[in-house]
Amino acid sequence: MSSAASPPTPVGVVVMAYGTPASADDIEPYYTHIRRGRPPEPEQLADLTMRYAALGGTSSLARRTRDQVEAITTALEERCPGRFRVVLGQKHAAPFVEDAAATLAAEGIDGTVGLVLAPHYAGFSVGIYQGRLAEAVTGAGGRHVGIDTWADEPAWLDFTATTVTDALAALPAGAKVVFTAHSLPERVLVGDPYPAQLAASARAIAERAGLASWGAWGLAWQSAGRTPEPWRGPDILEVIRDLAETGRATGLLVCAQGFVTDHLEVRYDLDIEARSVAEEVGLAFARTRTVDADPAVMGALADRVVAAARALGP
Ligand code: FEC
Repeated sequence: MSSAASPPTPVGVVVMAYGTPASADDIEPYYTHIRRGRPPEPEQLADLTMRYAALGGTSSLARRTRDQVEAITTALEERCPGRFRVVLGQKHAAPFVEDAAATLAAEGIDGTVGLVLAPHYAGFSVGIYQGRLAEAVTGAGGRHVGIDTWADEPAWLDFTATTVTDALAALPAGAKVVFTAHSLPERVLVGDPYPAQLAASARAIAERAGLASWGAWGLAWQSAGRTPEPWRGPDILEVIRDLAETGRATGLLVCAQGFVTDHLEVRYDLDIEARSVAEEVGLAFARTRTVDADPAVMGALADRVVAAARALGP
């Protein structure tokens, strides 16, 4: 008589990303979701629609996120065949974080690791993703462990340093590297580790790229919301004008270290808006390529998932 043991239940992995409208018709509900249920004013909607139109109608974020999820799934399967069940959960577009948790619960999966496709922790960003996932998973009787940050990940720091070195080679001598990340309202940054994590990873990337410690690189913020309250600065557009006015650089290389792929905030705010300000003030401009589904970085994230899953037990 043979009694085949049933395979162990896999560990769930929810890979979380921002989400993007699938079509022009989805822009309004997407924007309303970002605004926590308050529909945008007509001018705000027109402005966002114009920015997506400038990219050809939609952002490539959805496709690029899918590629990243696939690469992480493949890397996990190579490391631990059959152990993980990976699903995508998004902040502002379907499939939402809660949909991902429901999928795993319906499959009888009890332990879930949450990984956000953003390196640095801010309570208002990664904290919200992980909080929503934890609530959905524990609400269905499961257990959740979240990876809060991976901004000290050597594979990512190395990848980004290489992109800096490669892109600098095409700029004139005397160009400055400016590391950017999404701005947040000052109100939510009180006591938050986000600015310090960004400063630390910028320094680590600059060191790896062999940039002189003073004068060769700096920090700026981008994509601040269109709200009356103060957002963290200086904004990249101000920094570009200041570099030109003070003659402190011949050009600039923007390294958008807070983002892992080319999306609206990179392709519009940097490639269109920041580039046009640099051209207007006579500075050379380039930006580094983003990590996308780079196998070494996605593999390192898979290693972090494997390590985090240990907290869920055997
Ligand atoms: O390509 C795309 O279609 C989507 C690109 C996209 C990414 C992204 C990442 C971050 N955001 C963060 C914070 C805020 C805060 C607000 C806010 C608003 C918007 C709007 C759009 C948008 N964000 Fe976003 N963000 C992207 C797109 N974001 C569109 C609404 C119109 C506008 O302001 O441009 C203000 C609303 C609020 O109070 O919530 C704050 C942060 C990130 C980086 C971390 C992450 O990727 O999750 C932080 C991509």
